[in-house]
Amino acid sequence: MAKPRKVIISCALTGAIHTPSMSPHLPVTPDEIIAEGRRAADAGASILHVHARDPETGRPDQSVEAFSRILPALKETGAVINVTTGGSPFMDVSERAAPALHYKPELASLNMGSMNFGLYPMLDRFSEFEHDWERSHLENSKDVIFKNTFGDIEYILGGGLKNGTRFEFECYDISHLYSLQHMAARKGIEGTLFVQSVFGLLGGIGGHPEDVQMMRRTADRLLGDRYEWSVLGAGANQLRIAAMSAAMGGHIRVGLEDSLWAGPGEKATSSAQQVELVGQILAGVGAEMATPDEARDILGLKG
Ligand code: KMH
Ligand code: ZN
Repeated sequence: MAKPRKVIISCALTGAIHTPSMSPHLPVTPDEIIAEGRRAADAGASILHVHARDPETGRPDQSVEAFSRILPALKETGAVINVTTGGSPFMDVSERAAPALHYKPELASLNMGSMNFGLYPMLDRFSEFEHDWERSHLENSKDVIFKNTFGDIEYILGGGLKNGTRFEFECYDISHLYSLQHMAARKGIEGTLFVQSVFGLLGGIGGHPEDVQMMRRTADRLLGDRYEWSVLGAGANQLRIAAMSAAMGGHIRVGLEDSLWAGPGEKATSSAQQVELVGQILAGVGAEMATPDEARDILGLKG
């Protein structure tokens, strides 16, 4: 009998998009983020994608100190630690890269192009906020550019590669795949490229099945057999796009960073719940979640 396909489940625990008033389940303090990470790893996530927040206000905090309160405990789960270099679109690149360059994790995110980053439509759904920063965070997204110039990409890539860190290349559009192909050749990046395709974020590609197929086909054409493909559907797109990837031979990212939902109108009580829902999808297509060591093997991480 053929062995089940191993699917890498990444779990993004808190991020910098959603704000605390949107869900009581969004982890904010170091203890909450650590507890969420443990639950997600127990549920089968092999990669934990990590951001930090100010415990008082829930505001994204990209300081090395904030990560120092979280990373050692998350490492003990045995999962692959993936430190964000995206931080928040409101931060500059040196601030965003600091924790990953300091901690030299196995994996760090790397955003492959500059773009609009529209969070303000969430104001249509959420209107009551406990903290002053939350409303302006959403409103100001109208005029922010998530800046990831080629210079920014080279800066993060250069520092990370020296440390043995490999990257989750976040591609929000087809053009980002072309930038990745260019950078991989220009910088002589060897080994497997881990492509995280992001669907459904306003400013990036949509979440239609044709978008997903186009992303996959273009990645196949540009990167051939030297990449592993993962998908992330923003908001209500999350599980639908996870199901497409399960059927199409890809890997999957979930977590409250990307979506607060467990189903239509139903808030997820944890990132682990979303990991479990993906487990059900995988069972339906005869696939299994990869363990952290299997993920390391598939992606060629330093361990
Ligand atoms: N929040 C995701 C859509 C990063 O941390 O580098 C993108 C992200 C960015 O995860
Ligand atoms: Zn992130």
